[in-house]
Amino acid sequence: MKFGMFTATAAALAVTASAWAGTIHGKVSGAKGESVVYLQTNPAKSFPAPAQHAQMDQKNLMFVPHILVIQQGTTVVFRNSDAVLHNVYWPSINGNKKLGHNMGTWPQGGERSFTFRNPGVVPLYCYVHPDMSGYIIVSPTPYYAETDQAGNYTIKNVPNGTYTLIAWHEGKRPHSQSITVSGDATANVTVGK
Ligand SMILES: [Cu+2]
Repeated sequence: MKFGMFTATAAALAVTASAWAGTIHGKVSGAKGESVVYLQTNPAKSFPAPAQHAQMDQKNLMFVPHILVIQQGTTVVFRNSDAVLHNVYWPSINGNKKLGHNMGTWPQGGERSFTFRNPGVVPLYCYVHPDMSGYIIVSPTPYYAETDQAGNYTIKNVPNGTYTLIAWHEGKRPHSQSITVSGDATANVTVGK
């Protein structure tokens, strides 16, 4: 009898947990390789900034990783692991040139940090090596994902509600659409040329 009641309670809790949030699955088409998918709240709601820092390395004359996705408010530690001077700058954030910034130029082993308080796409460059490029994608919410090479993604534990879903891929026009989450949802999207 007691065992039976316990089972019923556990089942009720499971239903409650799935009723307020869901998982978004989908696929990004129109581009080869990794894309980034993230959600925006409307109106914008602020989320606590993650305490953990992220790292963007400069190694073998490349930004590593090539694409870094962070939540808004995260501090990124830029590191130079090469035996040459590197610079880090971005001309804009999400196309806004007023948010452009030059971190400066420094030698091997050095680190400089920046806290990204504005959401969107941050294209990274190095004045010393014009061929170097990388990206930081700053998601305004904790709800983001990087796709696998085939474009598949999963965003878990998204509270029910209506969001703007943005899909970004290097060199492509980003896709954005409204999505309503009420339990699990599917969103297959295509990024443009
Ligand atoms: Cu460089």
